[in-house]
Amino acid sequence: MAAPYELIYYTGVPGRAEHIRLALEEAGAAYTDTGSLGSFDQVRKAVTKYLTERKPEEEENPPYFAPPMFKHGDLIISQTPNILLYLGPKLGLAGSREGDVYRVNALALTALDGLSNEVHDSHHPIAVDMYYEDQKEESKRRSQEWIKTRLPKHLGYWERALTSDDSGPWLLGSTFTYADLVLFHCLDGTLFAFPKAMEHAEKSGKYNHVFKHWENVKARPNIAAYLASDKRQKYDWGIYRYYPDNDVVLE
Ligand SMILES: N[C@@H](CCC(=O)N[C@@H](CS)C(=O)NCC(=O)O)C(=O)O
Repeated sequence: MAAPYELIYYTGVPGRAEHIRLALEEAGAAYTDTGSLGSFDQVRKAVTKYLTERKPEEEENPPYFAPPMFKHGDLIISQTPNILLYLGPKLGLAGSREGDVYRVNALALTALDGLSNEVHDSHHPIAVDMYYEDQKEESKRRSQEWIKTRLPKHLGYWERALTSDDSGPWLLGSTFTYADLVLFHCLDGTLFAFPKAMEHAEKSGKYNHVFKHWENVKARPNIAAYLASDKRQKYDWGIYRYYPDNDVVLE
């Protein structure tokens, strides 16, 4: 019997594990998810054993710094884009031409850099371990700068990426890959965190392919069913947070 896919992550927010869930859901793959184990305490225990034991479970694997982790047989790996790189070809979501896995990985890394890590830093610009409330002023300033300069740069890049190949609606033309899912979730989270700024960007008409791409991914049958299910967790304290003070419209 094939080894099961096991996702190890916290509960209470979609978080970084969402990129992995979306790939598994799109492919219709069976998997277990510590995030749906039940109580917060049960989930915390299931996750932290991988972070605190010297060499948890499998001798060949080095310790893990932070979730998500992914277990497949004897292999347990961490780092979201690394897990996607592993899973992509197995799920048929990494293209088929020579070099496609690296094209897809580059696109996924770019989306995670700009529309996940940078968005996280907008509410934690001074220190990750400090409360948002203790860096509120800096967060406001950083968000304003981000909306003014970085958001148009990222959206402009994705518009260019989506129009660089005439053959289809996806990032690799007519071939749907996990990079499309990563971009979708990054846009979705950014829409949650900065609704006014994103509405303004959409209305500018400069990024029509980007917003259409978000809609197209959302409408894919397996993704639509997953998003409507109780497996899809709500945004809250994670990377994508809504702070009205940070969400500004700048010309
Ligand atoms: N680059 C890693 C980041 C992992 C990460 O920071 N995970 C968060 C949860 S979303 C975490 O556990 N952070 C704990 C910490 O930084 O102390 C990835 O993409 O998987």
